[in-house]
Amino acid sequence: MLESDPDFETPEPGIDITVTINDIDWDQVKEKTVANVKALIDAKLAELKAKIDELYNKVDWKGLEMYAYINSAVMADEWGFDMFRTSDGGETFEVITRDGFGDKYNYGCPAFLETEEGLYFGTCNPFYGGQLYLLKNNESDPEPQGFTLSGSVTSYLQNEYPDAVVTVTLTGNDNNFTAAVTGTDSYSIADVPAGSYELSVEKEKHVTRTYDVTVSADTTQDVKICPIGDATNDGKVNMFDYNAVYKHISKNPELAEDSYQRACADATGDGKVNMFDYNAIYKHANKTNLLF
Ligand SMILES: [Ca+2]
Ligand SMILES: [Ca+2]
Repeated sequence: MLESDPDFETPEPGIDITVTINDIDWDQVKEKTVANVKALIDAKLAELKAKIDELYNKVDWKGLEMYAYINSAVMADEWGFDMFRTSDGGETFEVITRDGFGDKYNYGCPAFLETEEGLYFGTCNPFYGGQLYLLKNNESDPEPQGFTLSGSVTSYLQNEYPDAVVTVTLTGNDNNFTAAVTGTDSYSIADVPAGSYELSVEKEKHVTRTYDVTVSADTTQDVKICPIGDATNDGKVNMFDYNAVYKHISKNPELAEDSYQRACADATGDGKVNMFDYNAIYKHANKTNLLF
């Protein structure tokens, strides 16, 4: 139950304390509200600007510029420590390594030990530990790194044998070097010592082809092989091919001895180009007995 408050005084009658809504000047209210909000925003913006200015003034802009410059120079540099040697007291220098002996994580080389075997180097490597290297006496020239032999690969019958790859084999005539790689559009063989080589190119239902290659620098040798029976070497086996075989048999003109065209014309693979090859290619072209 509410009880009456003895201190509460009832307003005296006759004093009008009500303000009717019609007494408010709404245009003035709107103007004042907008002005107040604008003033508030301006004040906050000024505060924010002062903070930004303070932050801006705290930055070492010259230092930042220097940092960016040094950083890009460091990133552009090859990783791994550099080491040089001089035999004339610092007049001229010879490079021993510019890339931490080929390991980019070798960032320093603080330890040296002179022995009868040669000079040992101990490297700093934060990822998998320091390493030990030996520069042997009187070995001024590093081992040759070798070269890269590469080129484009052209072959055919992609529709008939979509999974077939070309195998490129490089065999050294004088240094027992052998490397085989597979590919469809290109090949690349790295670390090839300088020398003379036979490059052999093989693929299913194609006639193996060999190229003589001499390597004394990075070398490009594009290769192309053709299907069995493709005497014209255009990738297709059709009437032009059995015509070429016919002309060869008629000696008008003959396909050159040891030529790749002649090897492709030998559809029966017996080392000779004769009527049997003509027949085989003719049957393939007429789809009565396919070669592939
Ligand atoms: Ca052809
Ligand atoms: Ca033959």
